[in-house]
Amino acid sequence: VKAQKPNVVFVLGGPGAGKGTQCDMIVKEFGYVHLSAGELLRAERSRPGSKYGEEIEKHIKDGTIVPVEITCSLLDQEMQASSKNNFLIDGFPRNENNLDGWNRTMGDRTNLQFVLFFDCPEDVCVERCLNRGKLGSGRTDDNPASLKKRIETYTKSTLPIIQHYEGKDLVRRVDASGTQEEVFEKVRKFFSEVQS
Ligand code: UP5
Ligand code: MG
Repeated sequence: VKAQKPNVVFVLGGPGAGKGTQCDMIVKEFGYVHLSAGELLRAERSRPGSKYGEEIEKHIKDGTIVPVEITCSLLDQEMQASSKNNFLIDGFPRNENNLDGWNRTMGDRTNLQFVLFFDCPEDVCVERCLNRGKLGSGRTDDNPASLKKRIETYTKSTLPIIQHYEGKDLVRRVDASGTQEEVFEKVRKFFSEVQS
């Protein structure tokens, strides 16, 4: 049993906004553990013997959202297995089902520090993902058809979650359209504030 509740920062933003890229930089400078919900789901999908492989793949390709029980249990497992206390949860919670499920099962066991929001114009998001697809990301959702649905889901289901946290004054917004370094300058400021 850990002495303290683990600290959590939710990292949200559209597809290709740069969540993963910035999380890597935060890990290097601030020592958080990076848990990408999408990466965990892709790994579970590919795990031999997984009961959820097909279901997960269908959601990823369609740009829809996997039921929270699956995602939350993967996140919980990773947090339990870690000896660290500070976690970046990248790409979650994405809809009301995710938010409710997290609050129900993890809310009291964790300390939400803030929600880091990478605000990125849609055309920039689309271009980054398609470009990554062309460079051979191997992701089954970096194609125009999936991307259209990912954007729709983000607008319809995820933006309201960000608004929910705005109402609680927990959102730290960053313009994600600059270079990686420009974006990180602003990110650094928010993490420095909670560390001091
Ligand atoms: N890049 C990054 N920053 C740049 C910058 N400042 N300037 C120029 N280029 C920049 O970056 C994307 C690309 O842009 C890269 O090539 C990068 O080099 C470049 P990345 O850091 O990968 O962006 P990110 O926001 O992480 O994009 P990602 O595609 O991972 O976002 P998604 O939110 O779409 O993907 P995720 O993996 O989170 O989810 C995938 C799917 O899994 C979802 O659609 C959903 O079906 C499912 N899912 C759930 O069901 N539940 C969950 O909780 C999570 C996921
Ligand atoms: Mg990512």
